[in-house]
Amino acid sequence: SLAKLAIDERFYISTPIFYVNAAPHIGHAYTSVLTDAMARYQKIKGKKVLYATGTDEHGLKIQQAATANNEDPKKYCDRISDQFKEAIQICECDYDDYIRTTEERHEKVVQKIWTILEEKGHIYKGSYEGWYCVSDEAFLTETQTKEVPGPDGKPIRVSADSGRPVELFREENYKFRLSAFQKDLLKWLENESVVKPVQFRGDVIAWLTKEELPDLSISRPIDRLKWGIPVPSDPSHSIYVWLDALFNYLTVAGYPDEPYVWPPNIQVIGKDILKFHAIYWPAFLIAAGFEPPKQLLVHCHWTVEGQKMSKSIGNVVNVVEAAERVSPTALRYFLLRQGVPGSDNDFSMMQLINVANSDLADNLGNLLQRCTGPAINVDQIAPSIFEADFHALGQEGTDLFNSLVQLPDKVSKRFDDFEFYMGLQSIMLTLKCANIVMQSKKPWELKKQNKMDDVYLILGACIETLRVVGIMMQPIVPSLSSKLLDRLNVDASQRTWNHAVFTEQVEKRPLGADQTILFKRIAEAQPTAAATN
Ligand code: ME8
Repeated sequence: SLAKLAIDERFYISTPIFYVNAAPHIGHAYTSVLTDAMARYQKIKGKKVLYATGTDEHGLKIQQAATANNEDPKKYCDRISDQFKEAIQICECDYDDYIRTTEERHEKVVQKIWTILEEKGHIYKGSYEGWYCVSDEAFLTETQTKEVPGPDGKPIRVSADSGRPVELFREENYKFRLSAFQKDLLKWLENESVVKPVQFRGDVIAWLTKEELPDLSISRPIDRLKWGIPVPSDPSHSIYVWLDALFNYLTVAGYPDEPYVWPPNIQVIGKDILKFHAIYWPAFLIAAGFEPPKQLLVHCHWTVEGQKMSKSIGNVVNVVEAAERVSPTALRYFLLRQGVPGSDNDFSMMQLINVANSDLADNLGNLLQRCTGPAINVDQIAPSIFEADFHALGQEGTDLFNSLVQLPDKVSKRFDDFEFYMGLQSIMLTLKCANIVMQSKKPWELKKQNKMDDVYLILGACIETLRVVGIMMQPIVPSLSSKLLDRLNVDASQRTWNHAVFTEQVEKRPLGADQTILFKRIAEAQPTAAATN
């Protein structure tokens, strides 16, 4: 099993688990697609992968959402959790485990961890007086809040980070000696790759060194929070939802059965939950005697047409609706082609359609059509092709050859670092070179002159390019890549990453039978109201 493999032979990657208080939007899709692309990439590089995702279902926020919906909390969670599952599957995310924090296997782990922390002396009974942000499920100090004008002009207090309203709480709760772990956390952070991109590691170190770490409340009285896991030694308290939620990563690892898959290789998170994952989480783990994760990969947020997504503005992009409108392939492609993990990104339907049409329909799909259409490729073959054939095509052929042989290293380097957008940029440039060969050599004219050897020389160079590119694009657009590789009749065993490299094709091979169009152009978007004003 995975658990027995060394950390460099297996690959355990996770997404955050999603709050079930609203329908999945493109921010959630991005986290998922980014994780799925990395999981697929590692798989075709030969790793044994565990990709875990799921839903975060306890806490005051969910309790309130269920009440507002007039629904029993468990039924409410079942319903929304299914929506997340559906949205993630529509985005072709091929997860291995889908955890819900209301499952028994998880509740057992959380209670066991609580007991360990208690036995090791890291928990004490105290009290909390201060601010709490229900939307973020976060305890905040005075300086982490600020006053802003409310909807009616009267000042309200909000989280300085998220801008969401906070309430004053005074209650008894159990506390975790977070203050005792500052040194351990700084030691963990010495390794530059534990938090990526690098600017986020800087943020964490600044939080840890600027002020003293306060201890953390990790329970709520049951009359305040019913919808939670009970503290095993004191059922009058429920366990703080973030302690509960973070340990989902240990549950999916198979703990407490031995052996379990630990530590995670990479945990993908949004920048808004960095503090929970880079301070609380490793501190809990170290305290309980576990190794902290090898790496946190932090991504920024998506705005929509320049604005923060929000229910009140009404600009939240629903994943299922977007995928149905433009196809899951186009949605995935856009998120990975346009999404830069280290900076905020903007989602626009118009731009998505333009990018997908120009890259997938024109640059890729059209090239395939030109190489395989029966009018030109009368024998329906992938011809044999040698290095010398590229050079025989003149400067354009040599340019294509050089671009193609440099591509694998370029793309691997970028994909290794979650810079899928940069890898895709290189792939698109190589495809452009192939299109230039087509455009300058005009095989359709050579065919009219019956120069079929010359025709197949051109087709051979372009088909070989498409084969390499098709393998590389599997993590990005899995179903489209598989259709492409099927058409090129690339055997399933020849689709691993080490085959994504120019290889002289000594024998010609027949093409696959499916001649349907690879990617249908998406009809232009209707101009939005804003654009017509
Ligand atoms: O935070 N753009 O759940 P969540 C990009 N349950 N990513 C976004 C985004 C946006 N506009 N909005 C949200 C939680 N996300 C907790 C996690 S893990 C133990 C518990 C990302 O449903 C966000 O950054 O609010 C986070 O990574 C993920 O979606 C889940 O957010």
